[in-house]
Amino acid sequence: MQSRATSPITVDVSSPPRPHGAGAPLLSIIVPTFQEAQNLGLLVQDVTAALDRVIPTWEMIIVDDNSQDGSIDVCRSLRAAGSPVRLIVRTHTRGLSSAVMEGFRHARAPVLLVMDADLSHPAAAIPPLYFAILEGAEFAIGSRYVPGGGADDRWSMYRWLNSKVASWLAKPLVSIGDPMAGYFAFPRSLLWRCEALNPIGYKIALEMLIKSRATRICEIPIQFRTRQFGKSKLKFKQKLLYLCHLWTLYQFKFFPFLRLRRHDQGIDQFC
Ligand SMILES: Nc1nc2c(ncn2[C@@H]2O[C@H](COP(=O)(O)OP(=O)(O)OP(=O)(O)O)[C@@H](O)[C@H]2O)c(=O)[nH]1
Ligand SMILES: [Mg+2]
Repeated sequence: MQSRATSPITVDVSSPPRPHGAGAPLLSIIVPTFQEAQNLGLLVQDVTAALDRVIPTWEMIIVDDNSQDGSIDVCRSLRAAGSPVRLIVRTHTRGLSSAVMEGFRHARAPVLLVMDADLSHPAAAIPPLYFAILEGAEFAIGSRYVPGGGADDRWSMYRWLNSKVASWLAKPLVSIGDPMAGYFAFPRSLLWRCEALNPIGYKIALEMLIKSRATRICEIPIQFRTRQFGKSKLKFKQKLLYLCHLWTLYQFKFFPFLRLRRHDQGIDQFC
């Protein structure tokens, strides 16, 4: 999935990304996409309605892995209609987590938020996630497994069980209700505290939580919705990658000496 890194193509950006500071929006929303053209218009509509008069300036950075499904045209129309959307198209690499990290590089705001494109993550939770960060949280998560949260009825028993087992496997790493969450916000400064991010597969939030050693974590309840349009990209391969990812995170947290030895070997190699 994560393959060689090459420069992405930036499409539909009328002005080059400026460093955060003067003229930067308050919030950067990063959305990784692969074949989500059907969802993008609805997503931007939902987000615009949720942020109206609450967060005056924001940008949405869509990082697409060359979907070739009309996403570029949809983004062009959205921009033409005045939506603060920027599209990055990557043509030589694929992967949800690396797409999110590409989005981080382009984000200009002091607060960053990551959400899926498939409307699973209710836009109404953006303000509470954002304000949790302003009030001092280091990491705010849209959570299904805290009081008030949940998933809609269309979640099959199999899907629910998968999510529960995956969460349970991560419990020794982080004491939060929903370690599988893909809907989260954090202050830009957290990125500087993360030790070498190298997420394998889907769980970038889990990677960041552990590698930043964040302790002030806030969980905002969300009602997770099943996608209506387009296909899920969560395949068996992602589940295997998740197990590999977990192993690297357990090493990081509980067996740092293994990491050190590996690092030493790495240095030896180059000497
Ligand atoms: N850029 C990029 N985005 C991806 C990739 N795989 C998935 N995504 C996006 O990541 C988000 C989550 O992917 P989903 O397929 O919805 O996975 P999921 O939410 O775990 O599974 P479902 O609930 O079954 O949809 C969506 O916005 C996808 O379009 C990828 O390889 N590259
Ligand atoms: Mg989804």
